[in-house]
Amino acid sequence: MSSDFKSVLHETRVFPPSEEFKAKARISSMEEYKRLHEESLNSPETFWGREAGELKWQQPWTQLLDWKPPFAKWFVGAKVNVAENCVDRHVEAGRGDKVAILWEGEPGDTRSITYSQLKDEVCKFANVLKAQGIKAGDRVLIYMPMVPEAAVAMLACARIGAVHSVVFGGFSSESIKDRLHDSGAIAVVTADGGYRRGKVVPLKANVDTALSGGESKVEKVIVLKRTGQDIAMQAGRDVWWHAAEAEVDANCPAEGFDSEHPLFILYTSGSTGKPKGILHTSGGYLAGTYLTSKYIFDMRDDDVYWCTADVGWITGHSYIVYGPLANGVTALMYEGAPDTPHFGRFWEIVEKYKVTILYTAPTAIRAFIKWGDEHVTKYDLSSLRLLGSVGEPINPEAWMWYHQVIGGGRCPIVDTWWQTETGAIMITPLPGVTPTKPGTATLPFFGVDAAVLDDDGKEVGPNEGGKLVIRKPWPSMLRTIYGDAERYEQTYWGTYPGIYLAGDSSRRDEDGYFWIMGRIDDVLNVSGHRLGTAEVESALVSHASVAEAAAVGRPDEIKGQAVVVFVTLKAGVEANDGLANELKKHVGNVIGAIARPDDVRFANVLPKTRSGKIIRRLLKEVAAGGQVKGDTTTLEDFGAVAALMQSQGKDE
Ligand code: 6R9
Repeated sequence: MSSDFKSVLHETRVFPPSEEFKAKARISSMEEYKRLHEESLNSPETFWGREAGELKWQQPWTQLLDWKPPFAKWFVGAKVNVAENCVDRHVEAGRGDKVAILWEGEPGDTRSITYSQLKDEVCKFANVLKAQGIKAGDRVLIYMPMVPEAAVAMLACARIGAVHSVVFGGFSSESIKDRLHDSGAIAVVTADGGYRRGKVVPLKANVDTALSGGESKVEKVIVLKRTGQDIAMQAGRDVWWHAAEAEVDANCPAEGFDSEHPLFILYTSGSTGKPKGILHTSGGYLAGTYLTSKYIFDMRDDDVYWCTADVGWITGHSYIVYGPLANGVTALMYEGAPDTPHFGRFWEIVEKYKVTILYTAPTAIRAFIKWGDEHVTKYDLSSLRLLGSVGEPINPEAWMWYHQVIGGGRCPIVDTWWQTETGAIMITPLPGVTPTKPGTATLPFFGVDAAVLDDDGKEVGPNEGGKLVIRKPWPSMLRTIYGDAERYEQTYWGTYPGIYLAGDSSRRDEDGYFWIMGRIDDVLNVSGHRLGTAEVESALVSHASVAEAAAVGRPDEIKGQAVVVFVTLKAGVEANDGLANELKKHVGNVIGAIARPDDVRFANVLPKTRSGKIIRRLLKEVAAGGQVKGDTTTLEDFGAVAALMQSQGKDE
């Protein structure tokens, strides 16, 4: 990527932290942030010794880092139990009666579990796993609805050193099969069913289908009763959670495991090819999720923290389970969808539980904007004090809406950039410290040496686009792709030796803030100028009629690539030629003629991954008029792709 990769977005709004937030902030100023950031990179022993020293290590480390690129070991020689840090540590500190998990089911049933109760649950289920013959190092696949037992199952694995691999409850039996095969799991933890958008998801039946070929190594299936629907139980293989639990006690010592003992494998689809099993280990992952949660979400004793992700994603692993519980915060978990039974469901929950910290995704924010403010403003959101965003670049206008309508103009927004591979948040503002600007994740967190490089490996100048990299290893980094070290090396470390390639393009502005421009593979190349998808999309979202947009390139004889945009409109807005022309003009005015779309195509919904990321690869094929190929198992809505394919040529 050379210097022809330019930014066309001009965003000048700046939001300094409020005096109120600043007065209570853990870090006192930008100077203090810079000092700590430098310390974390230049004297990591001092920094991590102090910060990770707040956790419970059964045996201290003898060496902080053993780095043989691209293989890292952190907290070498230490022994740690991750579950003990998330649960027992708080009970031992006299906070056993504090609520750990507040839970609301989609049908409206509720539960509240204290840290002492959580400890008992985790210990009992750890004993169930042991009784089923599961030992340290064994892989356990977890396929559960969003119920507290999903977190209990993860922590129980961690307690006995079993390696969990959570598969999102919305995935098919085919996905389960692939992941069972790749991970070699010997047990599955599931439920009879789960609730999603008013329907019952047949989780156990999907597991049965996945196991029906008889090729897996699975010996035991543990089944939680959630919906009470009829399911088949195979004698000798399948056991009920409650029945197995009745036979064990709540006494399960927390054995210390090596800091590099595998904690979990989480599969990430990647844009093409076979899903990658991202492997995370114990000490470094715990330290990373603990510290980021503490500083970025400013977790305090009286907070009610809500991350709206599913535990099946890395965001759920790091910021529903491990990070918040390691901090001893009260974490809310919600089983269902944001639009069931009505469009105000999230805000009803915020009001009911007096949520103080909310962490959600741009895809959700754009949906709320589309549905209309009236579903939000009828609830009392005054308990909120901090907002977070993750998953995609947040369009500046969506940021403004989040700030004003949800945050009442008073809540700092932390736009957090990170990946399944990074384990924890990497680039982010610190609340009460970093002045924010709509659309940028701002600056690197402690221990993160982020940079933007050109193709020759040189750092680019201000506002020039390039490849986002991390130049030093960090504690919560992935250790490998499970069973495929070669792919690990090639994918992440092969472009610039010894440097981690994130796969995103970015620029840094004059303040050093990082602006993610999109995935490298999605870059648009128009008349020799390379443009990030995010900026074109943000220009579209800044139009009053547009809810969401995706920009892709279509081969063009003259320009190399023509810009094609797919647009969804806000409720009540009609798609027509006049609006398409207006949108082309709008983009031209906002960011310049070079980015002016050649085609505007309207859609009811955009094709997305299950975690809400727009799949531009598919839209690119649609734009080029080709067939849809590749792995489509992670699509939210095949209908969306089909509708777009059918609507080819009819939109303008
Ligand atoms: C945590 C998570 C990682 C990819 C990442 C980037 C995009 C995530 C972002 C963001 C811009 C942010 N991404 N957060 N882009 N701003 N704040 O989402 O992990 O599912 O592995 O996706 O998501 O493209 O490379 P994962």
